[in-house]
Amino acid sequence: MTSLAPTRRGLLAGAAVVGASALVPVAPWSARRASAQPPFILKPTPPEWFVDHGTNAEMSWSSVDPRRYLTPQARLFVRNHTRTPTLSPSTYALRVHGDGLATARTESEALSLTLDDLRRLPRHELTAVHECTGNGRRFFTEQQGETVSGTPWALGSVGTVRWSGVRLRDVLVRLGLSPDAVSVQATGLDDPYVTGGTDYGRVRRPFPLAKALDDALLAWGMNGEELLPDHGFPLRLVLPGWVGIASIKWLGSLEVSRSELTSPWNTTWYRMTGPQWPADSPPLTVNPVRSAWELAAGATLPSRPTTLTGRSWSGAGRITRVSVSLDDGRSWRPAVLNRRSHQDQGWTQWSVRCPRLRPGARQLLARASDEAGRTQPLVAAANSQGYFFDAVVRHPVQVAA
Ligand SMILES: Nc1nc2c(c(=O)[nH]1)N[C@H]1C(S)=C(S)[C@@H](COP(=O)(O)O)O[C@H]1N2
Ligand SMILES: [Mo]
Repeated sequence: MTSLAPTRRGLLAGAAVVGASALVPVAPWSARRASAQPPFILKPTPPEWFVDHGTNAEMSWSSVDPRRYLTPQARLFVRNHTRTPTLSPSTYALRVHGDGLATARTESEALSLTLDDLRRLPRHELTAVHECTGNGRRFFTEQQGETVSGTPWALGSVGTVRWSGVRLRDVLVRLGLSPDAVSVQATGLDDPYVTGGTDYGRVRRPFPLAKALDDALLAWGMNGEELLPDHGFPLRLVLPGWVGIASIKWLGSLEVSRSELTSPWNTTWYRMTGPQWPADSPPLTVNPVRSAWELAAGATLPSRPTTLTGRSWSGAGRITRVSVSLDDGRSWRPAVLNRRSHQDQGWTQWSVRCPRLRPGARQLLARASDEAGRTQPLVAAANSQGYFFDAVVRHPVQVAA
């Protein structure tokens, strides 16, 4: 489409080639002693709202306000492979290169798009669940007695937020694609990830061009605010419904390719591995179905009748049904879905009227189904890295005397 070709000034003025210097993160720490390490996470993560997991912070479900549909950015979980970088929006540029562009460009010939370039495109907003692949990981151990590696999240590495930015499709179409393009690799500007003595390079993950042309976003805003540094300021990728790792923060470059791209984030991690899985199990993409109660683990409930609330979500579509058990799984009843609150690809809030309960310890269970026909199982598929814990979680509570 010639009318969309990169002939105008600004975005997609094809001649712009970024120099590496424009991409060097600003180091606000330089004034500090050289030995002082900056924090992993910059926003406040008070213990009333968050569980500390080192470079990661988990949202506490007990802090979720049942009246509020969207997760405030200040309350959203943070998952960092290293630490949050501080980038300057004025020098920021997104580099786009690869042989999948209509005019192939090597990395050093990358097109350079500034935030102003991107803001000239049609603005797009989308509400979607945002969730880490390992959400619920600790229940592999707690409920299934399995040993897994990775951050032992309970169910709080999830939120529902309203993203704002531009469609990746609009960017790529204007840049011009090769008819043979198949794959896009997104790379972050955070520090290279070093673990077990190996430097794996910058956090990056490829995804099919089809997803890029479907609903992928380049987002600069969340819930009407500018992104916080911890969540990818000034620009991140968002692949709605997909595993969190697909939504690369601090997006530095996109490589568009005619061949399938790979990275350790789709070959070593974020795949199912372990004795039960083939060596060529595919990279994980669409998130499963999960549910959580808006309660602390071990919360005390009154014995008088009360209303309990929670939320269910799926990467594959709307929640169609939620069943709950208030008696350790012996009997089940439907929860009341609050369908009016539902937005786009966000979660579904639900409630259940809880009758007078006998004092003592018990477990609450919630089990959801989605419009793709998936229902939460009672046992999640074992895998050594603890991904996709989608089984019904047994939530312990204490009913007061
Ligand atoms: N550049 C970069 N992007 C990243 C990550 C990261 O460490 N570096 N973590 C990924 C993972 S595993 C998840 S779950 C989400 C977390 O996004 P959030 O911290 O904004 O909640 O970001 C993804 N994008
Ligand atoms: Mo993640």
